Amino acid sequence: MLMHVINIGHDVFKANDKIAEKNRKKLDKHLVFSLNVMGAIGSGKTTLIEEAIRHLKDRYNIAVIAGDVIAEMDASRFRKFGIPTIPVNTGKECHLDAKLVEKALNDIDLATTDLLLIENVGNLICPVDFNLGEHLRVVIVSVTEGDDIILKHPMIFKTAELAVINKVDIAHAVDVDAEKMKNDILSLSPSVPVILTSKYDRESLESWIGFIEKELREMQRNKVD
Ligand SMILES: Nc1nc2c(ncn2[C@@H]2O[C@H](COP(=O)(O)OP(=O)(O)OP(=O)(O)O)[C@@H](O)[C@H]2O)c(=O)[nH]1
Ligand SMILES: [Mg+2]
Repeated sequence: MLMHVINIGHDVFKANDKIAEKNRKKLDKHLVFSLNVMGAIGSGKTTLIEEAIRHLKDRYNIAVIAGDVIAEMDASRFRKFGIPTIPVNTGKECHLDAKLVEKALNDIDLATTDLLLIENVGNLICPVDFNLGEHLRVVIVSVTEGDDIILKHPMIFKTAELAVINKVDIAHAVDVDAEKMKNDILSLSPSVPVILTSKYDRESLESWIGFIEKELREMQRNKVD
């Protein structure tokens, strides 16, 4: 019985990976650099994506896929920038999957897009096993989750290619040591870049936005060469 359950899970992931591969090929073909922004509920995913859009939209054509269990609040926060925004409601599911992204990609003009920002559903568990075809897996946590959060949810930090610790402006108020959180991430994944951010601290936002821009340029250069 247990074997049966495990096999079903394996098949689901395999099927998802196949579609993710197709998504990736499609994105590569059009030189669209894509981010899968995962992270805890309320950690600041939408806020940091908004900041990235605000500062990159004059130089790059940006589109967003806004994943949420229900409602379109985040999508309307992105739409105010006048960029293509595709809301995806997952219903009972606690993560986006490659099929949902494949469908959303049909509504985006990839030929005129440089950067695709995908906000996953807020949590640190379900999105881990579902590749979307993205180029960069980002995980965002904030100090308000408490400084045990990293070691309680190791898998997402082991698979992320960028980790962000947000809301460091209120670390003191919630009695959390952001440096401990950073060290915990590095203990799980020693070479992953870790950025500490606050929406009130311009320099920290520039690190976040600069990282995205550097990766985007590198991807486009590699694909053109
Ligand atoms: N103090 C502080 N508050 C922040 C910061 N970043 C985001 N917030 C606030 O945290 C709340 C949640 O931010 P969102 O960006 O909506 O978080 P989210 O991860 O997209 O949330 P969900 O999509 O619901 O999971 C909002 O009230 C933000 O203004 C920060 O750096 N410092
Ligand atoms: Mg959000």
